[in-house]
Amino acid sequence: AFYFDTPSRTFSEYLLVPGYSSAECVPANVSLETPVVKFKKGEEPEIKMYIPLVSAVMQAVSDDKMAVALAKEGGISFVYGSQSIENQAAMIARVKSHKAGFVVSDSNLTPENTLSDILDLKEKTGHSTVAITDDGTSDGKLLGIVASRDYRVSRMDPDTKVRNFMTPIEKIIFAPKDVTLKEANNIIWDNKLNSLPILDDEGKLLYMVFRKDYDSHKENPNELHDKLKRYVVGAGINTRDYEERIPALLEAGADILCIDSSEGFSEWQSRTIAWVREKYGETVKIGAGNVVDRDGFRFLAEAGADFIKVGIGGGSICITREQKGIGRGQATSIIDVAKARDEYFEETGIYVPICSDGGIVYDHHITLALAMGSDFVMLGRYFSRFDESPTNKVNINGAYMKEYWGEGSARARNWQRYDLGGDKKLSFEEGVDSYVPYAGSLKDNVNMTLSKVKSTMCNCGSLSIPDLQKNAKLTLVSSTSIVEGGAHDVILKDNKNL
Ligand code: MZP
Repeated sequence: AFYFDTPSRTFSEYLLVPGYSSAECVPANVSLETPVVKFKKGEEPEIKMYIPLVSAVMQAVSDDKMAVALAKEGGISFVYGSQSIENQAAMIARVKSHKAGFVVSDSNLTPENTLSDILDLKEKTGHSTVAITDDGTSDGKLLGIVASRDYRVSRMDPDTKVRNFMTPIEKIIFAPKDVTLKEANNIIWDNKLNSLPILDDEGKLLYMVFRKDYDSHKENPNELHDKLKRYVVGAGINTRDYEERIPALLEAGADILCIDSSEGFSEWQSRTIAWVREKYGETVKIGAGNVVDRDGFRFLAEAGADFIKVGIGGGSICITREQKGIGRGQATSIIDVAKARDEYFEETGIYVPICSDGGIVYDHHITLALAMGSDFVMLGRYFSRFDESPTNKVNINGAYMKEYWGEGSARARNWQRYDLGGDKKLSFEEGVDSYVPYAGSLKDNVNMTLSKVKSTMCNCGSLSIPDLQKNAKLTLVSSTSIVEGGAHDVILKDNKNL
């Protein structure tokens, strides 16, 4: 047998050691942009994210509602595959039916229209914004914009043609109040803005105009219904029914696929990727996994995976290590696979992003996973706690909880995830059914989490994920110093025994 010469470790055994923070190192300057799919040296990935978070391929986590909520924040959900092909495709289609975009519509609305006319129009067209002008045309004076609250959406970069989404507002300039809708659009476009505030004479904000997505709109602001942006969504697949499932998911509009398996170093995965490549070439993006070492990574990279998921047995609901005795500490897995990813890049010039999947407990674990080399992280428990997860909110002894169960639990019975080519059934459980404390809205929590990630990155002197991966300093901590890291030697005021 082969013995790894170091023990496998997990996130809580590490801390980041601060680096020099210059005056520019402020959270507002931190970019969390990250690649999602493989790309060649010097080129841009076809799909990237503005936040390094994806939601787990799980019944208790990723349905269409979660997918829309996470896409609005800049991440991607992988809608669970342990359901019929028709149901999964319908979820994908629902996500794609949301028309996302900074669309200032040519809506023919004037001040004579009632609010319900405006809302009707928004509903009918699916637009995020509706403009009202004094004569109902885009040449008329802009009177106001009715905007959905979910206005931070995707756009195509006009220079690189790369599809970015959830671009934060980068730059705002103010326009005088008598600007026409057409002029406002052109100011937005020429300045590469996302939005344009319109002020009255005293500088009071009257309304905002949002940019349109496509360069073609600049010349023809009336053509607003040709090419609306939609939220990016992923879908989980398995290695059994992919020949039927994948075409249905693509037809429904899935942007990216991910083979969902507890252990991905297998011929089943290479066969699935080969089928995709034969049928669709490189146009269909497909992630694979999960692996925990260099050999597993090389196998899937050579098989053609667009990204590779890392992690076996570390998920909060996972009992695979207890049941089967397979797995590896999540931190060690990431460190090893990231090294293999860099080595593969050196050799081939192809960068294959890696995703740390499972076992994120504290927000700072995300930063640790990134510093150790992950390009993004997949979370299950984290997202299951929010309003947007598909599960019931229940009151247990006075505290609100959400249900959360593993794909390998008797409740989900996702046998394909554990399939080794035998009977079409789950032979034994590898996951549990549980409660997690209810935590409120996804938006509030994600914003809080990411502000912690950005602060830590500033402490490390890094303004981007690649910089953090390159320059972070990590130290192992002894069990005694872990105790030192929490509140200690004080009596907490909320101590019930006081
Ligand atoms: P966590 O974020 O809850 O710690 O872990 C979520 C991850 O656990 C999922 O993305 C998946 O890889 C894994 N998972 C899902 N179901 C099971 C199971 O039933 C499992 N064992 O391990």
